[in-house]
Amino acid sequence: VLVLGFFPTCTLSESSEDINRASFPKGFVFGTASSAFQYEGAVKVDGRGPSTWDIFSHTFGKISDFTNADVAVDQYHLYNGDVQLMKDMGMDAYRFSISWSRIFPNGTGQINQAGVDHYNNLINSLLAKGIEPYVTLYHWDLPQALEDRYNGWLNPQIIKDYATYADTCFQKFGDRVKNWITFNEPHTFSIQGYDVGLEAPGRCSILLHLFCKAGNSATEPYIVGHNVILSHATVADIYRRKYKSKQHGSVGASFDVIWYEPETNSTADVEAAKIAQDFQLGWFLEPFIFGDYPSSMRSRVGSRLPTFSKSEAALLKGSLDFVGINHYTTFYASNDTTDFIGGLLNDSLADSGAITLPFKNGKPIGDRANSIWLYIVPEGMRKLMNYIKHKYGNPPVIITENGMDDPNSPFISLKDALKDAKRIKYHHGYLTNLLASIKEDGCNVKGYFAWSLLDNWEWAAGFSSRFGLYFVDYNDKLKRYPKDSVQWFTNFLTST
Ligand code: PSG
Repeated sequence: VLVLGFFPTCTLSESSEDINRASFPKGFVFGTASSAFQYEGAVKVDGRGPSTWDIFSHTFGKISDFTNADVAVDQYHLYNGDVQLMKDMGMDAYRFSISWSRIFPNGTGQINQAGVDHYNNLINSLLAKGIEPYVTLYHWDLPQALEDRYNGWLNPQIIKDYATYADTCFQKFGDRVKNWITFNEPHTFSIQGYDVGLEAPGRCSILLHLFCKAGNSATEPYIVGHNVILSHATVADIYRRKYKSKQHGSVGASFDVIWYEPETNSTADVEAAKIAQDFQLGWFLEPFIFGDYPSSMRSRVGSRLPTFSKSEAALLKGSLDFVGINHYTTFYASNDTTDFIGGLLNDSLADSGAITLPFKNGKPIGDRANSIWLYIVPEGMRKLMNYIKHKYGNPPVIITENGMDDPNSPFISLKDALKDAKRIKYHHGYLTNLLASIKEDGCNVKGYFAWSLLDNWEWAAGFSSRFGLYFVDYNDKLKRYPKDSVQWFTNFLTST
C-alpha cells in the first residue's frame, strides 16, 4: 500500500473508477455464478436423492481436506439472505444450477414436488428483487441411481433421461426462467471424471489403475462427451419445438476455456496451441456450430472418437442460442516432441500432441491464485474473445464464470481475509480486457458472471479454496462477511 501510494494512478480507488457498468453496452448483464452441489447442502432434505458427488465426496482420499458438501454453505435454507446480498451489490442476474436428484431422486420416474417447490421459491425470491435467473441444468451432480443403473453418461440411455429431466424443468420453471444452460463444462467433467479420475464418478485407467478401480482413459472421455453433446442437442430441440414460442427464452451451454499461448513462435508450437484448443473448446463447441468434431480430433483420435449420423449432425448444428464461457487462466502450449504424456498415460490428454503448462523455462506465466491451475493473465480474456469471434463467426457470448481463489488458512484473521485487493485487481483486469474486446474489437459479448458470490465447496479441493466475494465463516454458522471486492463491485455497478 505504501509503495502504491507513490503512484496515484495505481491506487485501488482510482482503478475502480476508470471502468464501470456504464462503460459496457446497454443491457449488458452482470451477475454471480454458483452450483447446487457446491452451495446448497441439505443433501438429505425434502426427498433429495444422492448424486455421484455425494458418493465421491464420501470416498476416503478423494477430497484434499477430507470434507464433504453435506452442508456446504447451506444456500438451500439461506437463499433469501443471499439474494438480498446480490441485490445490495447491484447485480442484475444470478446463475445457479438445479440438482437433478432433487427433481427426480431416482434419476427418472416420480417427480419430487418438494424439490420443485424449492426452486420455485428461489426463482420467485430472485424475481421479486429484480434479479434474472440463469439456470444450469447440469453442473456435475448426476443422480447416483443412473450411475448404478447403467453407468450414467457412458450409456446413450442417458440422452432420453436427461431430456425428460430438462423438459420437466422447462415445464415447471420456464414461465419465469428465460436463460438456460444445459451443461456446465462438459470438457472438465469428461476429463476429470473419466480420464484422470480426480472428480466424480472417478473412473480412469492411467498408471495401471492405481487410482481408479474401473475406466478407460483413452475411450471413455470421448463416449461421455458424445452423449453429452447429443443430450444438449436433443434438449435444445425440445425447447424450440415445445416451449420457445410461449416462453421466449434462450438455451446455451458453458464451456471451460484456458487460453493457450504458443510457448515459442515456432510453427510447431503455434500449431500445438491451435490443436490444444481444438481438444478443449473445439471438442464441444464445433459440433454445435459446424455439426462435427474438429478435423484435428478426427484424425488424431481416429476410431476412438464416435461419429455423428447425418440427422444427428443436423440436430447439433445451430443448437446453441449463446456460448457460455468459463474463463479463468492462460497456459503456454508447446509441441510434445517426445510424446512424453502419451507414453506415460496412454489417455485422451495425450491425443492432442501438445503440452500445456503455466510455466516457461521455470518462470510462471503470471501471478498465481490459490488453485494450482489458476494464474492471473488478464489479456487472455481479450485474446480468447477474438479467437471465438474469428473462428466461430462472432456468436453471442456470455462469460458464465470468471474469478480467483485465496487459500483457506487457519492463520489468517477474519479481518485480513476480507482484504482481497488481489481479487479486485483480477476482476478489474479481466473486465478491462473484456470491455476492449467488445468496444475495440467488436466481439459479441452479452454478460459477465463472477465466480462466485460466496466462498463455497470447491470439489476435490473441498473448503481449502475461497472464491467468494463474500467470506463464509465455516466455524460460525456460515455467516457471510463482505470482502473488499463487494464494495468494489457495488461501486462498479451502481456508479453511472
Ligand atoms: C474451470 C476451469 C479450470 C479448472 C476448473 C474449472 N481451468 O481453467 O483449469 S471448474 C469451474 C466450475 C466451478 C468451479 C470453478 C472454480 O464450473 O464449479 O468451482 O470453475 O474452479
